[in-house]
Amino acid sequence: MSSKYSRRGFGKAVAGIASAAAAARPGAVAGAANNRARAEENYYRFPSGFLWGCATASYQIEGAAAEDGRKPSVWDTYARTPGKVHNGDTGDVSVDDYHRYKEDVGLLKAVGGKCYRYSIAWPRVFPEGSGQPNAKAVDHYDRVTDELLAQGIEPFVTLFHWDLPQALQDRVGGWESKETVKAFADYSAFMTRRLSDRVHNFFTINEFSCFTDEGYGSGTKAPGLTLSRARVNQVRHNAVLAHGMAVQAIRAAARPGTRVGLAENPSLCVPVIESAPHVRAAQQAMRDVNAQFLTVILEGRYLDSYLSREREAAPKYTAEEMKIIASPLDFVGLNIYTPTYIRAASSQAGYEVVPYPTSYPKTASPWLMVGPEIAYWAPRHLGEIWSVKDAYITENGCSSDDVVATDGHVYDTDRVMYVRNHLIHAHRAVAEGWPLRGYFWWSLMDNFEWTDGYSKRFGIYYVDFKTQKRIPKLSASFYKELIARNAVV
Ligand code: PNW
Repeated sequence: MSSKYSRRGFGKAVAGIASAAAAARPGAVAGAANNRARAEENYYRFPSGFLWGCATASYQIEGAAAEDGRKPSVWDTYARTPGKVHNGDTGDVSVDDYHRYKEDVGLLKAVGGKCYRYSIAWPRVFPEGSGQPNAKAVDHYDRVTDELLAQGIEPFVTLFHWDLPQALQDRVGGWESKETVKAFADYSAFMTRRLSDRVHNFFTINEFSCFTDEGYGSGTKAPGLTLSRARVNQVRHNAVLAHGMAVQAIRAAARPGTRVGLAENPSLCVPVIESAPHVRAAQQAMRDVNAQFLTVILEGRYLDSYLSREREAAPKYTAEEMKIIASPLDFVGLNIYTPTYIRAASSQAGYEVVPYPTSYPKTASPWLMVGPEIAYWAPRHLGEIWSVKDAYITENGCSSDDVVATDGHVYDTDRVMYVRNHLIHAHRAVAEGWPLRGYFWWSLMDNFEWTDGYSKRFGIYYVDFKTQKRIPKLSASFYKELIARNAVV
């Protein structure tokens, strides 16, 4: 960063003004300058060892859709279905990370990143979903992992980030079937057996609602089905069961000491006002609105409120399955983007969701409302409600209408503002002792943003999708400074 208004320079300028004033009012202003110097020293500094990194996902960055034996995932099929994805975009080429992974690991290294969260494409490793593994795919992920280690970056692997092998959808109905649950556990065991000599942290599943509710209910994500409520609830149940089965399979297959968690995007309940009744309401809401995923995983039972809401559409399950779903975790990862404001209410539930006014600030993605307090409440809820000891923010970031300016730079001040404010709240969580150990910025570079295709950019590196050139945005410089100082800047 070569800005002439670096913090240090700016501080000096301020000190100059302060000393001139101190000549007039000696004691008071000199004291203020000292306080300021002390404050600058401790300004939102994170504990040493706090992990800073970036996150990506296989289908969003790899391209090489038909290479080295990969067969389609449900997302290939969905993206090729006319009208489903913006502009008819697909992940066929994407940002070509399959071939450029060394360069891309270098991008993270260039900002001083300490860890990288990337996902494995299940349809590369098991093109038919199960059966014979594909050696070429496994070799690829070996190479990516080795490259990270060679560049001094800690690998964090997600096993499922929505790219279900199409073969499983066709053969058994995908997540409607226990066959898929079993296939996921087998794939997880295989992959972690292979990588756990070098990878010590695995996430089973990324964001349950996005491939269950949206994939099988609203049809707005792959495989694009619109099933009945009862069938969607069974899909949800199969998904949390698959997570639990994978946890157990990983513990049996991977090296001792391998850590397992998940990366979930619960509704993040924020009290409208930080007073005792609203805080209590937000805690109740946090458990209740996330009953079908995070709550059942952390508590081992479906809340009565969920079961009675769903009535005859409620999922069918056994006590044995509940034990598997609640298999103990080493950490919980949360993807945090947008708040759900909660207020206390005299209703039976004890809380109400407060609707957004139309003027509420958003980013370039209309669903992404800006509420930085989530970075405080996410770790606090995990610690306070569920006694979670270790947590990560596994995704946070925003879309911006990035343009390359005539001077060649990308001035994404909105993205910097978004993350800076979230990290101030994350710092509060850490300072109060809530369990937050690291932060993964979504995303390292612009990529295939699901149904928005390439029209929404989340990267700290801009990608020219025609030439594949990567350009660091202002946010990359911001992150570099922040990581170097281990403090909000
Ligand atoms: C996450 N919401 O998706 C995914 O894990 C990423 O793959 C994705 O690119 C990123 O966030 C940005 O969209 C989400 O509606 C999609 O709250 C929707 C929501 C949250 C996360």
